Amino acid sequence: MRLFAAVLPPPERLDELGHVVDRLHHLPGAHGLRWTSRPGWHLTLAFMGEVDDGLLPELRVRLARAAHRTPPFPLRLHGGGHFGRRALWTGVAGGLDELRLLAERADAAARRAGVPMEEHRRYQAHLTLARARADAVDLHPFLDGLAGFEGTRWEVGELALVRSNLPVSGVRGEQPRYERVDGWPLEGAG
Ligand code: 2AM
Repeated sequence: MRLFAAVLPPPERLDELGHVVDRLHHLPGAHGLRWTSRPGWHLTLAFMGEVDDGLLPELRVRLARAAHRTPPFPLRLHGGGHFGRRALWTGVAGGLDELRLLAERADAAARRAGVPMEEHRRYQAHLTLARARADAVDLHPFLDGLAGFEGTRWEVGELALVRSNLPVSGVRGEQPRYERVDGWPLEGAG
C-alpha cells in the first residue's frame, strides 16, 4: 500500500484554515486551481510510496520507536508559500526544530525497515492547499490571502501513518483519499 508518515492537525485547527481557504476560493483564478480535499489535510513527515505488506510489522515497530523517543511540541499553521508556479500551501511555525527531528526520525525508521526511500531533500513543512492545472494561474493573490494567517497553536502529540488511496475512477482532477492507519504517541524518551 501507498504510505506516508504525517502530523494530522486537530479538526479545529483545520477549520480555522478552512475559513481562510473559503475566502481564497472567491479570488480570480481560483477555478484554475485544483483544491485539495479537506478531510485529507495533513503535514507530511516522510513519504514512503508503495510499501510491501511484508515490511509493515518492522515499519510499525520502528515508527513507534521514533515517536517514543521524540517529545511533544507546539505548532501552529502559519502563512502561505508555493513550490514553483504549481503548488500552493500553508506553512507552520513554532516547534520547527522538533518537527524536522520527527521527520528525520520517521524517514530513518522507514529506511531501516527496508522501505526504499527517495534521496533526502531539504525538509520543508507544508500543507498543500491547491495545485495549479497549468502555469497560467498567478498564485500571488492567494499568497497575499494567506500572508496574515496565524492559526491557534496546538500540541503535536502523535506520529501518524497514513495510507494514500489513489483515485481509480479516471475522473480528471479526482483527489486521493487519505486514511490514518495507525498512530503512536510522542513521548520524549530520548
Ligand atoms: P505534497 O502535498 O507536496 O504533494 C501524500 O502524497 C503526501 O506525501 C503529500 O503531502 C505529498 O506532498 C507527499 N509527498 C512527498 N513526496 C511525494 C512523492 N514523491 N509522491 C507523492 N507524494 C509525495
